[in-house]
Amino acid sequence: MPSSRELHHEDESLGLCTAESLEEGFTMTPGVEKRRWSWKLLGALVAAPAVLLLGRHLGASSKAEVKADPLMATADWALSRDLTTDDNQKEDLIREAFSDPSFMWGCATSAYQVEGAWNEDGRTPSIWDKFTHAGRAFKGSNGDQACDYYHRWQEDLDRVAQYGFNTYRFSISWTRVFPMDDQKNMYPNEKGIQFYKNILHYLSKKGIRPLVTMFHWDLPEKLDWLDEEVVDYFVEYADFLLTTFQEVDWWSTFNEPWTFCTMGYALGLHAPGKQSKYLQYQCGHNVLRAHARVVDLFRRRHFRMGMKIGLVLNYDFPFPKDPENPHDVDAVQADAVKGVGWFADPVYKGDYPELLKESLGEHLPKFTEEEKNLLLQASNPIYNYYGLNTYSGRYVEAVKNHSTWTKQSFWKDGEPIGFPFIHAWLYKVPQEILLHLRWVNERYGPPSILITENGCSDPGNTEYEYTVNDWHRVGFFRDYLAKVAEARMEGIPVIGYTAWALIDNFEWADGYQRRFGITYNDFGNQKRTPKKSAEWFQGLLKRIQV
Ligand code: PNW
Repeated sequence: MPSSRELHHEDESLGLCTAESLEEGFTMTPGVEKRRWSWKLLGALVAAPAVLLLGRHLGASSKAEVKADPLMATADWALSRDLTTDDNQKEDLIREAFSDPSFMWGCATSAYQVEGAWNEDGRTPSIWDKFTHAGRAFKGSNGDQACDYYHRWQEDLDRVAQYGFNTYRFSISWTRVFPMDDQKNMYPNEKGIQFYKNILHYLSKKGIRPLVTMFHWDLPEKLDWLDEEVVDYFVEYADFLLTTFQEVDWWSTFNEPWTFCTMGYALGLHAPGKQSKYLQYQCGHNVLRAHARVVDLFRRRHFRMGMKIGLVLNYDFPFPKDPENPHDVDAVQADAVKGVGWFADPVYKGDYPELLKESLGEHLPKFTEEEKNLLLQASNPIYNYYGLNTYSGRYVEAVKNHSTWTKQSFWKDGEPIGFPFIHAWLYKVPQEILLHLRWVNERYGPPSILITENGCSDPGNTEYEYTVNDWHRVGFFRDYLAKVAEARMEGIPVIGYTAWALIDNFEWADGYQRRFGITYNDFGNQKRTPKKSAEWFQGLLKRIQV
């Protein structure tokens, strides 16, 4: 069995990015311990402007099936078990930087990934029900039951409190609260509304602040992000949420538009499963229009002092493959503009970045002047915050010394960029979160930054004992948080951190085989067990006196 060290391979060929090549690269792994790589994909993932934004998902699979190196994983766990001086210093730094009691410490879930009860109490289907029922996720898995959180939410929220968090991030299932009939009319669903009312009431009793996402990918089955009408539907839904759940102060409109547009419309690996070269930009365009209109509505009709609304964007910050090569150094900037700027430039600067316009030409839709003004309003510091999701790091290099054509990879000189997890796009690279925060802060100067997702899966062995004793995850959180602490000390306005995830859940196309939780879930009997990482948070938050 080759070790993960032997996985390194560079394909220098500059293939064209076709739907076929992209799909091949992202076919999900058919076994818990198997790691597949697509070096062909690396070749394909070059410069072509159309390919821009594959970032964190690169190398997700390949024809060659290789197992993750269990020795490497065990060694890391053993190392992390005893606190080293270095770890102690990091924890001191974290305590010092986060002593502010208003800091938002939380963990997160999303509706489709945990709730189950897909057709109970009046919920109508979403595109993820359709996608999974068509057998498109790993081994035909789906979110029909997921963590059965619809019936077990109270014990899960007890755990959020027990762990010591003061914030809980979750999303509302659109079709549970505002289902759609055959004529595409939406109507309030009392039972669905009550479910979230109960959650909000319980959180308030426990002194936990809700951070509510309007859209975490579960679009009503009859809608499509490519059709302009979706914008009106989303605005109507958002208006309904803001009216119905006035107890919520902190909102976000969309979770990771990069991911649901790219995975759903370019790669076809997430719902609705379309493959294309450019449709992701049409999706992104409608998402941005919807975001701008909802924030406008929020400002005019729903805003009270203290309320916030933001957009949650994901990116994994890259490092120049050859730091001595100025083209590779420039390529980092180009990559970030293409990855983050696709969504953040319109909101903070009023339009798409020039680089994107130049490279995509007619394939990038255009905003009207009115839309540009509305977009700019969305970043009004009175209510705006920047929601930042981040997981991994990677290398980027300029193709043929052309700094705006970027090629991405995870290995250099036979070494991975960081400790590898079972997801082939996920490596432990704590420095990236600091560089990422600096970049966002410098380019956009948001009034505040909320880290809305950060976390890791497992290194390979997914047996109970290894996943519950998740010292690798403890090390991940400690190291990333120490970097966030540095950012805070530099004056970057990070005001909160919500770990992904409260509980192992339905990991989209990867089904249930990959676990991100700080709470273990046995999907057979729905029994939850806190992992070491949950205990670690509990200890840390006690010491910080959250
Ligand atoms: C994020 N992929 O998404 C989401 O916001 C979460 O729902 C998710 O569980 C978490 O990161 C961990 O993956 C992604 O397959 C989910 O490439 C899957 C992919 C990318 C992002």
